[in-house]
Amino acid sequence: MTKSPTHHKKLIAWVNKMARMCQPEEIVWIDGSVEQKRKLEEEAVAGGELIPLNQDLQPDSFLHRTSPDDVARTEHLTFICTKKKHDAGPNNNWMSPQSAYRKARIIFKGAMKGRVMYVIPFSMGPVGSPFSKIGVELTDSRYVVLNMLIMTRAGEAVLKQLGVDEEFTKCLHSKAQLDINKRLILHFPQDNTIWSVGSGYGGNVLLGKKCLSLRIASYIARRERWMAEHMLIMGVEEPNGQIKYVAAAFPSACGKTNLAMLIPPEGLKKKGYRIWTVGDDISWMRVDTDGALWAINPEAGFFGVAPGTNSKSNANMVETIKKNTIFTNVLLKPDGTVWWEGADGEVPRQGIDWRGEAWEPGRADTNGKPVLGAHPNSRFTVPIANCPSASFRLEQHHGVPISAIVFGGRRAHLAPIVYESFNWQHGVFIGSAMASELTAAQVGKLGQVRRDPMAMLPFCGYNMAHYFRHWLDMGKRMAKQPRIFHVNWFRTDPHGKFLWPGFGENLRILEWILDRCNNKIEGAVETPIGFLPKAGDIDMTGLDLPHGTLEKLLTINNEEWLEELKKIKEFFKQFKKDLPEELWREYESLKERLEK
Ligand code: GTP
Ligand code: SPV
Ligand code: MN
Repeated sequence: MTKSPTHHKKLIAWVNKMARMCQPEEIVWIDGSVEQKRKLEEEAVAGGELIPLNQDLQPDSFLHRTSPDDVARTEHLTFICTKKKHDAGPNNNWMSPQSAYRKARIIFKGAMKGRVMYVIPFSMGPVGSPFSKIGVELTDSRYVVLNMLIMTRAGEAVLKQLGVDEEFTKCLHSKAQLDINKRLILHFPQDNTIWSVGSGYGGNVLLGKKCLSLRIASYIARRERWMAEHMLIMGVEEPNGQIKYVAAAFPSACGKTNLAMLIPPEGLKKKGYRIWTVGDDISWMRVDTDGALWAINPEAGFFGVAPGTNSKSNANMVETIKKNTIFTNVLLKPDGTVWWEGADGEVPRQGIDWRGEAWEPGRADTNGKPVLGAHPNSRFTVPIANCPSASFRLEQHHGVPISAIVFGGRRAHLAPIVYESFNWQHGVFIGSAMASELTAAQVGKLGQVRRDPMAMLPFCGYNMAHYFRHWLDMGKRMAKQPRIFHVNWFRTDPHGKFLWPGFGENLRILEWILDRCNNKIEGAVETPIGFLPKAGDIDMTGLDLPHGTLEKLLTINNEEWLEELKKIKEFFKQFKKDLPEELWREYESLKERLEK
């Protein structure tokens, strides 16, 4: 076997063992150097994995196309492999570790023949921070290596941090034949191990992201008493110069990236508001010695949704992706730049679509459905450092203190634009009862409402009932609990049009949220579901909404909520006696308040 740049015996033994199974031609250790990155890019271009973009207009940027049946996370092929099924809970696909390893071994056997196996030592969180966790990913995909170099801190510094015997998550990936029938995303929390095979799509293969930082991390976090959440983290600089930090959990493709780097509307900018982006997808949080909840973003990059990104919806992101970006499944224009539905500028007259086929606007498939230039879940990978609103606390080992936790979903009806929980326990109930319409980020039926507690349904690495218990326990450990809120930017009118303009305007709602945290607003409206703003307490300077819109956004319909409660009950019932009885109590009192 090739010489390894470490004396970590367990690491070397594991790499060799996996190599014996996958039979790569060569093993290459990723050192994090610019030279090595350049070499990999050149090889990826030569091998057709990456298409270089116009280096004058989009410097240091590339396009990658996945196979057409490999464009989103495949939740039905994702498993939590604990010894006991009960530990995975009713919401995860489960396999016993023994049979999972056996099944996957057959696919991994010889899967890297004729390919290079890359060894990527990576740190989630700043290298050396007490928050951080180390993983090592083995992969036969250069695309994965180049993405991991953006999304994580990877290379020599991490190996050094590992020393000769530090713990790490063993992450094995092979694209194998990219065959959906031989695709498995397996998590072994009890072995601190992830095996992913048969895919080349982001969330399935960038194993530091959903697999390690959410599924495995949530499992570890419960044991070590911290929290791993599907949350953005943003700093809101208030007119007095203080920065308050908010963590918000929305399901996939429901606006975390947009909110995390929003640009204040003119009136609020004048008041002195400014936004600082800490993270757009994952938050690791722990109670510090001051009794407050502190958070870091374990990632170093964004893996953001492309369609709909433009200077109006997200000017900071438009700036961020001007260079050093890997685009996946977007449209390639004749001038060597990229485009997607909802991008700035005119619709190109021609191009090559995400499938690699000639494209022009107005094309329809055999069923008359418009052919999109970019896949609805097309994405870009880019360093956070490129973002104009990047927080100066990003590299700080202690993270940032969280004042408010915000839950949210995509609900055309029911949920008002914002409400506040009565207390922590009630807030945990609100999170546990969350639901949202399905988006293109997962393979499944678009628009269908599904329950997605804390936006963690596809990402919780253990029994969700135990996860709820963990949330309740964590609240008790905090001397200063963040307040918990729920928002919904997606309520529609009878014609299906969004009532709320969203994006930058969402700061108006965040202002109310923070004013509540700062005890600046007395006398919110007490309703059965929680505290709502008085319409006059939302600063609407410079925003002309049709008369009565804000009132509509703040309406609660008791009948609709009682219907919703039936679905919450069904959802809760599947946890049987595991569901914390506090949540049933919250359910009962909400029912009582609604029936009154
Ligand atoms: P993941 O990366 O999948 O975890 O998702 P995310 O939550 O970061 O999703 P993102 O911010 O990329 O969401 C993108 C989708 O949300 C696009 O369709 C946007 O147009 C839409 N979106 C974001 N913010 C708003 C908003 O305030 N109002 C409305 N109506 N749509 C929004
Ligand atoms: C999500 O789907 O929530 C994402 C994208 O953030 S992926 O990394 O593919 O899971
Ligand atoms: Mn996500």
